[in-house]
Amino acid sequence: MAILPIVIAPDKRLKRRSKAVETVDDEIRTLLSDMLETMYDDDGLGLAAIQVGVPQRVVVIDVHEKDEPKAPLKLVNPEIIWLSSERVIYEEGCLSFPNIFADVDRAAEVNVRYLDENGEAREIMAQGTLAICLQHEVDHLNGKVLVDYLSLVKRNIILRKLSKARRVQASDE
Ligand code: GNR
Ligand code: NI
Repeated sequence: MAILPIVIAPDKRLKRRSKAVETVDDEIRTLLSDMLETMYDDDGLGLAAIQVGVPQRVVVIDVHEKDEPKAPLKLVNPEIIWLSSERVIYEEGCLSFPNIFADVDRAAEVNVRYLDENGEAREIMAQGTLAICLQHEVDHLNGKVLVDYLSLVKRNIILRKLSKARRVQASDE
């Protein structure tokens, strides 16, 4: 197991469309475990492989409550096969956008088809935070990030702020 470095915006890799996994092998299983460890280490609810620089359609999620046991989900090639017409607005964060929060309007419920870590096809019906996270992670696989839901003006303010934070950090080192 290993904690992997997270790609922080602005970074072109976050705009890439990730490639479908052809076979769920040991390499993918190791990636899934390392991604889970990285996500827990950073207190995230989800993580897409491109956030650790790997452009493959691999996602981990865990939306368990603090006082409840861990509930890790490992998803390969996830596909949203149904979206409810009911919508919800939720204030989202992203590990690739530290200290940035944005209201995003999404479907309240989704049905997602994916392969598990053994390559078996599965489906999950989700609502609440899980439904939101699934949509957020599938967006990452398609090169879409939360600031893409904001106006150009707001998006540029955030991206400039993150570039500046990176420059300040680089000059501190
Ligand atoms: O940790 C995360 N929290 C979160 C909060 C609201 C909606 C989505 C998320 S996912 C995010 C982790 C992340 O960046 N996943 O890609
Ligand atoms: Ni994210």
